Amino acid sequence: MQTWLNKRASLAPQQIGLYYQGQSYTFQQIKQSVQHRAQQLVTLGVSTHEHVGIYGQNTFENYLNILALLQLNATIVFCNIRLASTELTQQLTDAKVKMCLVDQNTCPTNLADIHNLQVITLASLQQLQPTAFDDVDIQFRDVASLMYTSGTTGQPKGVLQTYGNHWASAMNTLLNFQVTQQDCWLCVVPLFHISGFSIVLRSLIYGIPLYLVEHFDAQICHRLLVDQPITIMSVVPTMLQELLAHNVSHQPYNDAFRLMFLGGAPLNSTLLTQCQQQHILVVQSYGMTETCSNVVALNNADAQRKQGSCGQALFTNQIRIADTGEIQLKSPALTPGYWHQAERWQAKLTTDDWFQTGDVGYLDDENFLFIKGRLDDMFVSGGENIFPNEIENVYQQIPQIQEIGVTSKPDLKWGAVPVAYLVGNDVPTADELIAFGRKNLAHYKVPVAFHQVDQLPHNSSGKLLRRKLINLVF
Ligand code: S0N
Ligand code: MG
Ligand code: MG
Repeated sequence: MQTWLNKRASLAPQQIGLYYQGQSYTFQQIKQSVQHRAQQLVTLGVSTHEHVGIYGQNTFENYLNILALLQLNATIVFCNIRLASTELTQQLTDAKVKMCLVDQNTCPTNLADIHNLQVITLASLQQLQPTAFDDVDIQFRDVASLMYTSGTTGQPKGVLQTYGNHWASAMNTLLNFQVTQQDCWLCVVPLFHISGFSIVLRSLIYGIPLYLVEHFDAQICHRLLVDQPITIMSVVPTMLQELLAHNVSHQPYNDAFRLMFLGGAPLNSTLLTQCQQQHILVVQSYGMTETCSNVVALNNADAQRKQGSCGQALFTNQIRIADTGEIQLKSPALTPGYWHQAERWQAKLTTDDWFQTGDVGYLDDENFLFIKGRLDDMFVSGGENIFPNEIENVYQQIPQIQEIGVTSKPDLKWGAVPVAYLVGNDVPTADELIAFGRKNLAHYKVPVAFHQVDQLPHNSSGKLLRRKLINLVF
């Protein structure tokens, strides 16, 4: 098939495909700019199926870079810009990325240290002469994107996302929300997460405008929701909470606004009640990087009746609950696996090929899914997944720390934040520990408190019992 941008630009050249900083762009205009950028990438030597890094906020230039890579059927390797350089090094090395496109004129500090990585700044990219190329064909089995997730081992896993996965996800979302040409989707969730990138692809597939916003600011987003023709916004709970807190006078959003599409973490009842008071329809969903965005979601009609649930499996998806309570699923949106880590992917599947999510939940008598928690110790902070062992591994490098255990503590703004419990002599001060963490970890992973204790709780086979940490007295 043609690239999705080429197809959309030929079907609806005059339709608006993007709003950004007060400007609108038709699909034809987008195609022209993207084509030029893709030709510059050809001059750089970018070829089909090559893994190329993308680093940036939700800027126009980053959007162009993303679409230009898709135009060449190169594979986008998304960088979470909050990660520290050691974390990014691990991922980019694993992905065999040699070149990373950034949306700014200088090299970001967390990329600067990465050995053998060619960082292509915007200024250098813009100076390149274009080299013409023949339009490429894409196949559903081609890998469009690679997004990294962590896990209980701490070693990052690159999730392969094919065009077929993205297509299945977009079709299911279309059916569930009954998206029409009147819709306009606000994207302020990061493009480097599937929450954001999926909106770019939906815009091409559905032929609707993407309303792109550089980064989240409650005041700015509130104004846009009031003044602009936005109908759907993807949010995580932290964003929704800030938006509501900002709207003290309960000012209604524009008439066409129809729903807040919430994912990343479950919604608490206080927030749900606030939404109801402000007449904002919030639709909960359940999805992950491995499933190319939501696989289970409420629909408009059930959103009120099934409060607390994240909905039913979307049209082509199946979910079941294992004896352990774990949610397992099958879906054409499910990744074919982790990049060059076949055994680790196999370990995620049951013998009858269901994906084991690690999440625990139950289905009610109408097959609506309710999430209860996790099998492992992973938790979510402001929409970012945190694996405690990853934090522990970093701090274990400090010789004075004999043992460290990290767990989560509830937080009003982020939902949860990490806290550490450690055993050792002459350990660095809390300020030093924080500074060490900020150098080696994304800031959201740095524990907000370090408690020194005599010992950590273990089970009879010596395994750290992280959930008991919070009960420790010090
Ligand atoms: C909530 C956000 C916007 C907060 O970021 P903000 O306010 O821009 O922070 P900064 O100004 O950059 O930094 C201020 C300080 O705050 C710290 N900080 C930032 N983020 C976090 C965080 N998450 N947790 C804790 N602290 C944080 C910074 O470190 C800084 O501190 P200092 O100065 O000390 O460094 C931002 O976090 C955000 O964008 N969150 C959302 C991310 C997201 O989209 N997650 C979803 C990922 N999951 C998926 O994609 C799968 C599910 C899915 O697909 C989906 C999810 C949601 C909606 C729809 C879908 C879908 O199915 O399509
Ligand atoms: Mg490809
Ligand atoms: Mg901010």
